[in-house]
Amino acid sequence: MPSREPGHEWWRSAVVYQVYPRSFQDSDGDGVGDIPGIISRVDYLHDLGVDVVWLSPVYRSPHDDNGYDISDYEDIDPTFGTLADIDELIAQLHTRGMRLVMDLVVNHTSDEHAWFVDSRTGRESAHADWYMWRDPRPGTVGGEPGAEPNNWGSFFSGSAWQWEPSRGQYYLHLFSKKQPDLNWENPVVREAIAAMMNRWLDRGIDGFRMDVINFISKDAALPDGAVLETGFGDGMPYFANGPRLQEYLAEMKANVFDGRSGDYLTVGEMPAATPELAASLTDARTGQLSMIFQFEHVGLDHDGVKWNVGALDLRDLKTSFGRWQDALAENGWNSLYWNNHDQPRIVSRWGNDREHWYASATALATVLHLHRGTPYVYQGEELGMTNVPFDDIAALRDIESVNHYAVAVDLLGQEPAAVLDALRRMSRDNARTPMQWTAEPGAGFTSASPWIGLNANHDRVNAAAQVGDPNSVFAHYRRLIALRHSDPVVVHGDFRMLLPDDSSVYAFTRELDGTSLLVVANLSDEAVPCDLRGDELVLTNLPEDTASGLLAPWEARIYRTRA
Ligand code: TEU
Repeated sequence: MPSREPGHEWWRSAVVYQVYPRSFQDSDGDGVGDIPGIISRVDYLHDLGVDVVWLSPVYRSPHDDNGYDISDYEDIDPTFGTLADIDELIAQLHTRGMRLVMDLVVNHTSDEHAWFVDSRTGRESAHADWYMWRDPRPGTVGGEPGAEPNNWGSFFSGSAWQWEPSRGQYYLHLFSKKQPDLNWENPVVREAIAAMMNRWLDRGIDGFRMDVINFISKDAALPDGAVLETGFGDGMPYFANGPRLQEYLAEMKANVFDGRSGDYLTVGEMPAATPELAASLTDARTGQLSMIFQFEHVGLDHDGVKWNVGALDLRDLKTSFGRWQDALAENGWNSLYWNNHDQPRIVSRWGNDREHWYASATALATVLHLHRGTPYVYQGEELGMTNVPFDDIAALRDIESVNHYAVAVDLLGQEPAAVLDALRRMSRDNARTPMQWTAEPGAGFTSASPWIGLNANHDRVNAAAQVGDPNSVFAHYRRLIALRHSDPVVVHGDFRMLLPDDSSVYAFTRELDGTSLLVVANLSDEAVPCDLRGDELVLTNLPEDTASGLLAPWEARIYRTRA
């Protein structure tokens, strides 16, 4: 029986691998990935050494937002397979000692979910109060510009409100208009969600990744927000980390997790979460979740909005990570990630995917994986997959990217080339092109035409070329994962940041019971002097040149010293 002692639960020494099902492995030749495809790659994941698969949504969906718009929580979309396929995936993972965490998207449903279909019919319907319905602003005519209940913008461009003539009201959608926000103030909604979660756990899954779960409690007054350069108001202060968030999560824990004998991984995705909130939510004794995804570090190269991309100052990254490590040091727990299906590829973003592709991919991995917390690997990251040189808006599929382009170019008159350039750097589609298994025409992903174009560099960057090669990005991820499993200091050691003012070298120590690990990584394109050393070199990404006293560009070393 794995340990459930607070502070020693199984997920603290685990590494999670995120599968984005559309783009992982197609098994039936329709150009879209599916669950049987994932099953055929379980041995690859086992060989990499990861403990958990987090599966992005595979539920029934009209796919306005690639499955984050769910029309039936209790069934699998035919594009991806069947409930029997999910059972088989669970069995195949469990046989190998691995686990499955499913995505839970309950801030909103699809507008095609039966609950919403009923809710929109009228104010007397059985689900009338299940969504965020509001009257037009006083003194205005519903449906006309300016009549929206408040000025909030949606994450996917335009107003966050949609007029519904059959009710004579607006509904709130923080994301697409096909993603209406659920009304968590209604206890019947919360009960229905808990019941659904219980059925999934009964099915044998091992936890949930909770989509924008810190948006579920909104300020009841829904006040106007400060107007942004989009012309819409910023609702974040009123819907993120809202007044009843912890109450709802505590209720969920009591109604879903507490009565069970198993120990589950729960990770809440929380844009705009603070370290203080995270410390409370993840407290080993009193918290409601295993860990959260915070967004501070992935905002460091944005100037306010994500499309105003700047360079990363490494010192800012150290300040940010250092603060989160410290805030959660006593009783809390971090998640550690560079990538997911919403972020551009890290080797292109903060590494150098040209001259130092291998070294920068492995150096960034080393730094991340040696922090205290649970690391997440997003599909293809372990191969050093890169951003995509999209040369035309027609190549993009993501609703956020496509809508942003239309508004920026058609409405605001921005230069198309400049808008496309920002998309090339920040678009979510950078992460969503198919997994690069082989150098073949379909990259081993599909025998058909893929739903989104392959990155042309699959002829060079692919699993077939790397698995079995000890000098590959894959092999380096494998070694980092193995080190976490074999050395308790990686899991539990105290964290101490070194050289906070150095803009090239990222260095820190981890200490536990007289053992100390020292991590030194040159996250720059120039060789730099560095005299930090330990007794034993445990892991490195480049052949060590001890004589010169230099760290080569993107060289990363881990030393162990025993007291
Ligand atoms: O994302 C939430 C979120 O706030 C952002 O990461 C968002 O994707 C976007 O990048 C804002 O600029 C989650 C999912 O991860 C994302 O894929 C979904 O589109 C979104 O929720 C809605 O379910």
